[in-house]
Amino acid sequence: MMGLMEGLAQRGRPQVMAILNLTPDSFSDGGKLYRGGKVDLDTVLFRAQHLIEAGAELLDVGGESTRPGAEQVELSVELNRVLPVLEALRSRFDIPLSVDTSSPELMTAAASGGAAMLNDVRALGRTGALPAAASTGLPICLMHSLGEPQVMQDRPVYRDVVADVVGFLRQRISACEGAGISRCRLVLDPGFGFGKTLEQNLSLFRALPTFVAEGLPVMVGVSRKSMIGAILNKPVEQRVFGSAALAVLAAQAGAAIIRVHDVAATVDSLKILEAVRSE
Ligand code: 9MG
Repeated sequence: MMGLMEGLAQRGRPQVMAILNLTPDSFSDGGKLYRGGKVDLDTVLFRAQHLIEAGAELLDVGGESTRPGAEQVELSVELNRVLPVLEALRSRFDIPLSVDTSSPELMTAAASGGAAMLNDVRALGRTGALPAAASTGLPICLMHSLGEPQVMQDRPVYRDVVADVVGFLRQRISACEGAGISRCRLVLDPGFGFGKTLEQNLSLFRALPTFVAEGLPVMVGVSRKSMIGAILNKPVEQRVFGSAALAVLAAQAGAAIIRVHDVAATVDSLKILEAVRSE
């Protein structure tokens, strides 16, 4: 079977990664998979089935909210949220599972539990994350963030946002290579909304071809984010069309993975783009 990274390299259109937030407090869907104050496995499986039927090609499972202002979660809480769900999803569905975590302990446990990819919004910056991720052999998404979620939106300042984010990602690629993680396992992500103003997010979005030119697959996560709210002046539940529009633009710019909440809207939008592009 073709591996995840070969699949990304060979396709002309991006993969749709569906978000499965196991947190009580994520910005748009926090607590939706909870019953009686705990993650509810039946609810998670029902939601996963729905996302897969809608056309998701990857599921991203996360147990720590990284919305602006979110507090760091205790490791035991994160492990207890994610690992049982990973096991349940693995035994029920064939879809590749990505685990959204910065915790070295969860990275290794997720790999043993059948994860196909790691997604780290701290780009393996936590102590122990580089060797842990290296030991898993899994593909890894390195995302840029300006500091921790509690403070990242306080007053983000860059010398040149595109050059700074590209420079950061290049440094993280070198750190990965130094830790024995080869480039062919890496995916890059500019980190929309992670310590960026609307103007900075837009500059990064316009520069997506620059990120793609780094020669690694690029992930884009803009779904329902505040940049869409700011442009449209709409609350989070009314950002589906804005999210789909940005997904199409990201695909046109060469993104390899689009991380979304609204799978059906994204898949339809991308199919339209594909039909228009193919002759
Ligand atoms: C976990 N998470 C939330 N937003 C994200 C984004 O834009 N990219 C990636 N890779 N992960 C994200």
